[in-house]
Amino acid sequence: MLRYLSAGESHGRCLTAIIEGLPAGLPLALDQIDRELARRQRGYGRGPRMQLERDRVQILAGLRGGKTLGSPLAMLIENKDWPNWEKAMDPVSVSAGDMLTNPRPGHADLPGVLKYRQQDIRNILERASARETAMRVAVGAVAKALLALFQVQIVSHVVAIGEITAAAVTAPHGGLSILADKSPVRCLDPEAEKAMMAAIRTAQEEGDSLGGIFEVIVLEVPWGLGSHVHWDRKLDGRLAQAIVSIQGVKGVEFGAGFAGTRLLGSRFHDQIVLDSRRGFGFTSNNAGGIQGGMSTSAPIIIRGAMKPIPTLARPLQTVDIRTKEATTASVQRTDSCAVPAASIVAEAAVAWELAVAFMEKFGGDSLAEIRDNYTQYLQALAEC
Ligand code: EPS
Repeated sequence: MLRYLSAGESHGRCLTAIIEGLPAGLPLALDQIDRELARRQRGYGRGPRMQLERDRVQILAGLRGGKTLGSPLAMLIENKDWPNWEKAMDPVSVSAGDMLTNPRPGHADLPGVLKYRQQDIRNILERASARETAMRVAVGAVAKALLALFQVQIVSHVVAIGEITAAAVTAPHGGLSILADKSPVRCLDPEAEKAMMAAIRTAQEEGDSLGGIFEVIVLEVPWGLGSHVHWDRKLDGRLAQAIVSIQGVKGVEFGAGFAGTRLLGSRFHDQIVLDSRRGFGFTSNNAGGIQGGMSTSAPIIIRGAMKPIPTLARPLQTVDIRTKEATTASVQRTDSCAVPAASIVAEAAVAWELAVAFMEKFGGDSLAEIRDNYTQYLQALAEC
């Protein structure tokens, strides 16, 4: 079983994770992980914090000579901002003067302090912060390295920011992420890109924030990841959880998604064809690559909807949790739009979930054993 745990506060010393269940012999290049971390840090609309951080992964255990040992892989990413927060985040003693008591609407602040019986909102916001997603991206990069050995490729782009929606993608899916990475908002439509940047600029000037929609596409997934036999084994259910667990994400759809509900069944359903070279396939992909909770070998298409960031420079109304008086929300340094970054986090979240499903299907103690299982399965499929 492939699993991981992460720890780390936004302004603490570092983020850290342990991945358990990786096969022995998986080649891992640190610069590959760092490249993913850098992709997450970019994006028009990010705040001053991203100027401070230079996310780099350190491997503390589980890797020798560039290959995994099959033992737990321990990773660390330093918070470069930590020296500025050493006193406020001291594990042993903090002064009462550093307490935050006015929760931001839309953030974890209020439910967190009530649930955990805290008086200081910082005790909640530090872990709720999207800083945590840096480690998710590192973990996702490890998952991507495993999947890439079996040709599985995960790409993403931004579909909408605020009121602006990009034209449908015409570029081949394969090189889509490379193109998107060249855009400051990771959008493939140049007209929409300009309008998105203008909208972010206006929101920023007005102390406001913007949300949007990103799309993740997964190519070359073999038939049969996930399962129809039990609710918690369905691949779409698992991927939906992975996407909605990203800070600020409020919605998820697959393939034709919500728009598909307007079609008749005869138009919606992807008809089955047989190709002498590729075997079974479909005339369309409204299902988004998953049917009955199992991958169909068609591209998996997932969109996530992210709400506007809840930390606003022009703060909203709230109630002080100590005095119970009406006040305004705490003003924190923040991003004004993080949809481009969220698309990278979504790639990582999807990569992780697919790697878990891949290991369930083909898993072994070594990469060689996984390869054997995978090859045998493909051979059996070819004979179907
Ligand atoms: C975040 C607030 C900002 C963001 C942060 C998420 O951080 P800070 O409060 O330090 O200015 O930059 O995102 C990251 C640090 C990151 O690495 O993505 C929040 O409140 O969620």
